[in-house]
Amino acid sequence: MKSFTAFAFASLTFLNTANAHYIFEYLTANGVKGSAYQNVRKNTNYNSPVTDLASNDLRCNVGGGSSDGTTTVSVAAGSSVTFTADTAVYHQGPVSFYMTKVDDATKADGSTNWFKIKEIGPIFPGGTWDLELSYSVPIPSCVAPGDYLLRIEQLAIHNPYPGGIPQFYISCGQLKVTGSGSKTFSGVKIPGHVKVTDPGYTANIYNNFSNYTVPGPAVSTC
Ligand SMILES: *[C@@H]1O[C@H](CO)[C@@H](O)[C@H](O)[C@H]1NC(C)=O
Ligand SMILES: *[C@@H]1O[C@H](CO)[C@@H](O)[C@H](O)[C@H]1NC(C)=O
Ligand SMILES: [Cu+2]
Repeated sequence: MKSFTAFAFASLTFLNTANAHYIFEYLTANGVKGSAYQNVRKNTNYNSPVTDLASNDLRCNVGGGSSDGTTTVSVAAGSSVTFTADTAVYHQGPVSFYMTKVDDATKADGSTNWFKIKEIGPIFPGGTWDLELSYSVPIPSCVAPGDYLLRIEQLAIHNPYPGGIPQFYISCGQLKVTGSGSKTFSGVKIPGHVKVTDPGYTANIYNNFSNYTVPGPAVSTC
């Protein structure tokens, strides 16, 4: 009985861990934190990651290809925006932020080009990852005003490829950027921004881990 209890407890613990994956549900803009999915598109895959490098779900997660009631928040270029998850990120890996300029953020499907505006890699020596509940990014001050999708991507590489498959935890916020900027960046398509041969995708963080390149294009700066 005792061993059964221990087994049942271990199973429950495992299930709880498996069920506790993080979802970026909240967006803070202009210092105001919206409610869950108010300005972030709702995913329909509970808290499962996306793992298919060729899937359109890499854009805004499963279910995030359309707005489904999510509203667009106005934010000044140059100001900081924060994504907050329901539970803190705990799988090691980099965080990247991308934007894509769209006609109407409530209608955009993410098929337009995305440019990277920030990436957070590990700190060496040691290869320590910045695992947080919230991640912030400044909207570049030079970008042209208008509607954008803002995308956060946390790539979990705790189970190294090819034994494990890296996992993408993604959300998209809907922004209307204001300001007097005029810059547009060319960007890249998603999917296609990360390749199975990228060192930042195939990296083994447990074996001689002494340098790391975050996958995707270089960060676009003003
Ligand atoms: C460890 O990594 C360094 C830098 O990438 C490399 O020069 C060295 O050969 C590696 N050592 C082993 C044992 O793989
Ligand atoms: C680390 O640096 C080496 C030598 O430049 C490179 O071959 C390797 O891909 C890098 N590893 C990562 C994970 O970026
Ligand atoms: Cu997991």
